[in-house]
Amino acid sequence: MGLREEVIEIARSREIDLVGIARVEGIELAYPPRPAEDLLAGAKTAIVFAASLLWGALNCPRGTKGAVKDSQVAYDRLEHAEAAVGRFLESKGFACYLVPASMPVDVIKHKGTTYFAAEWSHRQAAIAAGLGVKGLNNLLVTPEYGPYVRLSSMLTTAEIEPTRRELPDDLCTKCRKCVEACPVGALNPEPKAQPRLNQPLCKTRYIRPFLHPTTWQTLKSAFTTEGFGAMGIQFLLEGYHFSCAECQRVCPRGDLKAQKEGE
Ligand code: B12
Ligand code: SF4
Ligand code: SF4
Repeated sequence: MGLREEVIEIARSREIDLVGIARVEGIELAYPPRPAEDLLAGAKTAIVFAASLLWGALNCPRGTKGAVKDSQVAYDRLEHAEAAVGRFLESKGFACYLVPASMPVDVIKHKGTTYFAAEWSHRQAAIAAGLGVKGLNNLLVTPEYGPYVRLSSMLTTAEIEPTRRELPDDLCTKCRKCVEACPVGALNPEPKAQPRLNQPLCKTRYIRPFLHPTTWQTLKSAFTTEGFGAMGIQFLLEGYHFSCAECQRVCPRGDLKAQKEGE
């Protein structure tokens, strides 16, 4: 069995649904640009993993705890798979660097606005590896699960044959359901807009009830939200927080029937 097949088999045995491989030089960089070489000297290949989410978790009423739990479990699946593949490749003499699936990220100031900025974009790595396309919702849309996936990617000095596949032209049909569903109008309906997402607007729906646009609003929320302290303790202990995902949930490509057709 070749290196590529062994990597795919290890990942699949750890509940990873899709595995893609791309040469690092073909991957569009995040902002501010951080080449793979800055993260791992001699990096040649990015290995990308996708863990599908339960339809029921995304479609349960918002604020229900299972929605958060399924995403946390998806991150665990991704990070365990990366660690296993990393140990395997290092046992063969190739260095590996695991990019966190989610936090921690840098916080940068750009034209007076504060942004979260990861050192590496999993979605751009996934696109380069042929796992899917960037939808109007700014997320990776795959033939198998639509945007109902969490992603991660790792870098390695090993040269592994890239994965390629034909993707249907209409993976994102531009139906605009995601744009219309966004409660704060954070998605630019213009397909070529860059960046597609108004991050400060989207952040107002993230880590609620803890993250508000201003310190004053956060303090006010602390005094007016029933159970704020108890939720804060759960947040610190469990990572529990309510996060919007409407642009992901409403996409018709994530429908169970559409997922079956993508098989
Ligand atoms: C920080 C973060 C957020 C922040 C900021 C999002 C953002 N895109 O800026 C907030 C909290 C708002 C957020 C929201 C969401 N997120 Co988020 N997020 C991340 C994280 C950890 C880093 C993203 C990042 O750094 N963005 C900044 C850069 C890196 O953005 P980029 O879009 O990847 O790269 C482009 C930009 O940099 C852009 N660009 C060009 N010039 C400029 C200039 C400026 C100033 C900026 C800001 C950008 C920019 O060009 C790059 C190439 O296209 C990633 C994991 C990761 N490491 O990739 C998950 C990730 C993108 N999020 C994810 C998800 C699911 C969500 C949410 C649905 C919330 C949720 N329930 O989890 C929403 C969806 C919002 C949306 N429609 O895009 C998934 C996406 C899965 C998928 N199917 O694609 C990821 C990959 C996490 C994961 N491991 O699965 N997220
Ligand atoms: S909801 Fe429609 S426009 Fe948005 S990503 Fe899905 S297919 Fe594309
Ligand atoms: S996660 Fe919610 S607030 Fe952010 S872009 Fe998607 S729909 Fe809008």
